[in-house]
Amino acid sequence: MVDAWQSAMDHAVAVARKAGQVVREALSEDMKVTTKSCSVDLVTLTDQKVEQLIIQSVKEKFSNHRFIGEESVASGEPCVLTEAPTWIIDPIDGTTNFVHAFPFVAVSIGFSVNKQVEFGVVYSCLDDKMFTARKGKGAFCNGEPLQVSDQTDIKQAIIATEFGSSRAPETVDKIFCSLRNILSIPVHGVRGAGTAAINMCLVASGCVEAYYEIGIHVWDVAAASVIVSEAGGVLMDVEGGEVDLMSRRIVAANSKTVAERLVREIASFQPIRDDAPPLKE
Ligand code: LIP
Repeated sequence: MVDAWQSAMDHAVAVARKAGQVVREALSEDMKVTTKSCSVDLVTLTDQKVEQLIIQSVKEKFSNHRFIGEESVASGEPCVLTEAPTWIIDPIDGTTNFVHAFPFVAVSIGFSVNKQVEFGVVYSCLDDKMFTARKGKGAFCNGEPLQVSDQTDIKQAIIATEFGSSRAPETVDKIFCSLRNILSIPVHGVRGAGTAAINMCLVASGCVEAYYEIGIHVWDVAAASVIVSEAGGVLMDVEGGEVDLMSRRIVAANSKTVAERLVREIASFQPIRDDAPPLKE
């Protein structure tokens, strides 16, 4: 099976590059922006077009593989992770950035087998950075090895996070409570690129010590999760303990020390899981 997964990974890199080209071209065209779960959860025709491009090209080569894609799930496909080889796709991570031409946008393709992410490809397509990792084989950016920061003192750290796309007052309160706690440690700074996948690649690259967010989806983080681990980082739930990619909560850090210190400051809550059964009308 080793070679089979390698050829899947090579395909993921090739199709991510092609998808990135479509995203770049679309930036200069007229965008049709609509909304999904709420008025700040944006989607464009390019998100849908790129997801179809990726799925079609994978189907031609790997006809028995399964898919979890952001836009397919939005249109009613189930979001269920089985033991089967599964491509977990976010065609544009950072759709809000894309709509505003804020320059951090990624195509994110994770691949899981037996519910474990086997490889991840995150193509930061506006600056042409191809982040890749395969389980047990290291993490790379444009072929150069990645290594997390060795800073374990959180007071010397930069922490990345996002405001997400929920504007429910109780969620916003929790977000600001966490931010206040973390800034008061104090840390060197708090940053956010506007895409979970790129934030996690920044952890893998050693530029920021940790990233956390509640409200992300499996397609935002699956690919980057293996990139962080293979760069020497750790993944954790926001309350400590093992991360569950369907739980919509994640801490990705350079070390257990930073991750454990960070979770003490996060005001946690549980959004509806990605694999929750659909609500009855
Ligand atoms: C977005 C993330 C962003 C996060 C949002 C959303 P999208 O993904 O990457 O960092 O804050 O909640 O999930 O919708 O652009 O693919």
